Amino acid sequence: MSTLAITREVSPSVGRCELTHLERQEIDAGRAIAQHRQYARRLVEAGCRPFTLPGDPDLPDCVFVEDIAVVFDEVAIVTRPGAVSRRAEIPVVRAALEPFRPLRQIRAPGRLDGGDVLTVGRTVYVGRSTRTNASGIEQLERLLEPLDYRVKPVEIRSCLHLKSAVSLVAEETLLLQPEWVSPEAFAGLEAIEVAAAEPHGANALRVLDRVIYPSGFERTRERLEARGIEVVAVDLSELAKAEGGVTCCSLVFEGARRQRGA
Ligand code: CIR
Repeated sequence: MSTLAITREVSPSVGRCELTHLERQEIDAGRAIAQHRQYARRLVEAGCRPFTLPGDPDLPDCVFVEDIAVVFDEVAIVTRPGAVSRRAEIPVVRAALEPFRPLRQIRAPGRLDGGDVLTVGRTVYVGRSTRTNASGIEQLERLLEPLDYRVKPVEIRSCLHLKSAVSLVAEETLLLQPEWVSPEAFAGLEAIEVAAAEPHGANALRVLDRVIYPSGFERTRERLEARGIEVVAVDLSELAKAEGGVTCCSLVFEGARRQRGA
């Protein structure tokens, strides 16, 4: 079995992306594309098999595939993103996942963004955000509890998604921004806090033996390295203007194709 990384090319219209907490700044689409290619290379260097989906000029946020599905060993749950403009991103991601997992779908009135879902072992933390509502969380719970996962809703504040505030950097270790999410929500896990001067530094992508991490958060990076975590930096500064980070731009999972009819 190999680890698969699904990514989707940056849309030339990325400058018209959804924004919630940031003021709109001009995004250099050419630079965003080059940075995203570098990110995709980091995934391959980490040992992933790349699976690249085409961008769509009509879907400014299509590069942020994480929000469209949550992949578990047993199933892939296709979301119903909170932003209406992003729902047309679903078909391409759904079709890409179909050979690999049985699919389930979050349905109206549920809303769920994959960026709000953080899985640690059999526990699935879900952020209550402006994108994810109670029905989305209930549906997730109904789909996952029979598979022996525990779904735990988590309050967040002042950020877009749960994973803007907290991400997994080692087996049972989180990287966390305490102003946006309470460490108490994650009893039993270790938490490394971001440096106070780097409030946006909590989004890290753990892939196999390393963590892919945005450049520019040097003090937080030192904290990770001091814990023996191998950190590989990538500059995603253009996509950061679209409120995207390193987890948002891929779906990484063990990628054996399903047997026919399974
Ligand atoms: C949005 O607002 O939906 C996009 N501009 C950014 C999505 C980032 N996704 C993520 O954090 N999982």
